[in-house]
Amino acid sequence: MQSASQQNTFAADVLRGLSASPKYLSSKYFYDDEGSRLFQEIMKLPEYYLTRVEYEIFSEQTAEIYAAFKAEIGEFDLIELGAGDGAKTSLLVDFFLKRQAAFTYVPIDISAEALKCLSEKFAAQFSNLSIQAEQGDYFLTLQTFKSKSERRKIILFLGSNIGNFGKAQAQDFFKSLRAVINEGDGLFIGFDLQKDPRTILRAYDDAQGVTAEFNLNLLTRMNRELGADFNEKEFSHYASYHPIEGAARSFLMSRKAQTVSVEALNETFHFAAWEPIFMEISQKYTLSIIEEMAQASGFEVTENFFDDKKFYVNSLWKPI
Ligand code: AVI
Repeated sequence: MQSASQQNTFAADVLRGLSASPKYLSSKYFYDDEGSRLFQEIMKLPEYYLTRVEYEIFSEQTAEIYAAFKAEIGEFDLIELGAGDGAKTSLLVDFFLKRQAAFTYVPIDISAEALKCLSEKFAAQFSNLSIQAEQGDYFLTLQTFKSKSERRKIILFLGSNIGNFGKAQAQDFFKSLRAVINEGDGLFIGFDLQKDPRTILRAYDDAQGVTAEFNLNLLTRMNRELGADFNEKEFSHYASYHPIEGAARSFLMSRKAQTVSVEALNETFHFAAWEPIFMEISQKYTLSIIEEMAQASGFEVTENFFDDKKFYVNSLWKPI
């Protein structure tokens, strides 16, 4: 259940996006209950390699990651931004506890429901884990970092979530993060790497159409929450990958000329035949872009962890 102010922000963002040219909607709104369920389905799809390769890195290089975090030097907070179901993190937590590392796990997520499930799961699985879940937008919770605790912080930002920012916004995000952390802290980020464009495109255009449903679900959400009258059948999902920009993008295309009204906004929006709504960017990186981005935001790459196929990297940064 959303608060009235969250609902107003959603409505205001929809107004801005559908009044713009070209039209857009923010992919951060994909994750209502049904959207979160569909994303869980996506992570199991044969075409969606991202989750599997990051899991491979965490399961096969746990000891190396532990060493790189310098987890033995004293108490620290293991902060996870956008924690979701914590599947990969549980591999680290398990290993760290076995090594008797002194840490508190701080999962931060916008979804209260996801946090509740995660906290219950981790409490049952790891009886001696200290856990302090925080609900909120991680952009906003960054502001509380300085006053959080004196302990060292290792911040996890996994799952290629950074890809949904686009490059310029990612850069701004790292700069704001740099402003609230201290020497000795670390940032561990999951980046999806540029590869055969066909492999990338398939990941966002799966044969079963789950990614299409995931995008179309935002129209259903607007119908339910904002009193819109989108007919989902009159829109179709279109995915593209631009190899020079390294950007996968998703669009919903209006299959015909149509007008949609949104009661909560007291507005109607006209769509020309085959007019796109830009839905999501999933930026893919190269190692040199990662290095440049780290430097430009006041960090240095200390170590990179790759999967076997070098599809993906978990990059550890320290502030300079
Ligand atoms: C959450 N995020 C990293 C996913 C991605 O790969 O950009 C969201 C997604 N969109 C379509 N499929 C998965």
